[in-house]
Amino acid sequence: MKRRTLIRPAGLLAAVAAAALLLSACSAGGSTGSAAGATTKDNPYGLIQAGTVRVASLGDAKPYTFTDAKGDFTGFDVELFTDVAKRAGLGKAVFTGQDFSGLLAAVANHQFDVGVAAIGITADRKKTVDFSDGYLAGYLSVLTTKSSGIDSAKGLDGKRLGVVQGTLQETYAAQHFPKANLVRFPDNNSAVSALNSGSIDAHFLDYEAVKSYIAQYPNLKDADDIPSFDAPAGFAIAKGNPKLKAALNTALHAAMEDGTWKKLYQKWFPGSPMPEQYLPKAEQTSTPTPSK
Ligand code: SNW
Repeated sequence: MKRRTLIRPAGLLAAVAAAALLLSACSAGGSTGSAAGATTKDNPYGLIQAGTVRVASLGDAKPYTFTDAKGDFTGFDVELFTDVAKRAGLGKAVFTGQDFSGLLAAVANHQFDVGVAAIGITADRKKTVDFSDGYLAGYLSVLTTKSSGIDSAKGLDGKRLGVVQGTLQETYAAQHFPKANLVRFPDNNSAVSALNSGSIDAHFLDYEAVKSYIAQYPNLKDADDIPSFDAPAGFAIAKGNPKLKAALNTALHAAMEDGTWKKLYQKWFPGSPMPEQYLPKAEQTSTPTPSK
């Protein structure tokens, strides 16, 4: 006898009703039993949705994090975090572009599980979020036009200097370039448009992003690089989730130790000096090698 699956009207109705209930529960801010950020047996890292890690990022911080021609997120930070999330068993990383100024608050409020955008770890930001260990330490750089006459940060006095709101560059410029006129932008692309159209004289952003804009616009140059080694970039997570933090750190250090970090660094930052602290231990010359 041939088996047939019969769907009786009553069964169908019950299934539709159950699906509707589930949907309404989901749309009520994910309050399906466990609050976002709470760890349970099925969701040990307290993700908004187990099996997916929602990442707040930026669409225009090339080569750290940006969207390619197809609209997909890519870059050093994106590829490193995707690798780390996989190793940590967090599931699929789904990236969303945000304005930098709202990024940490969105992570703190559990709108996202993680913030990944070359976010420097500082004591001030630690009041809002927790961070993984650092994974990148570089420079804050001054991007200007070849014709601006600006050859160093000293030349910024009396000039209009762009900064993206909420960045370390904004804080640093306010403290160290008091005679520059700061012009605040929501993102790098709008600041660089303003630079190219002559409405600002320079833009202050991360070193590798400066290199990337110079490759795109040959009329631009890097006038100065200020070390920001005391604020290495880390992955930002909401406070009070030590399991997620530990899982990220274990996976991050594994990605450093097996050479994945180095491979991504060479891919995305070609020609940049190779920092030693994130390389496999055997390749760190500053670590004294035990004598035989
Ligand atoms: O502090 C540096 C770090 O040393 C490395 O060079 C990567 O960038 C930084 O984390 C600084 N980044 C800025 C910040 O954290 C801007 C971030 C952005 O534009 N995406 O505010």
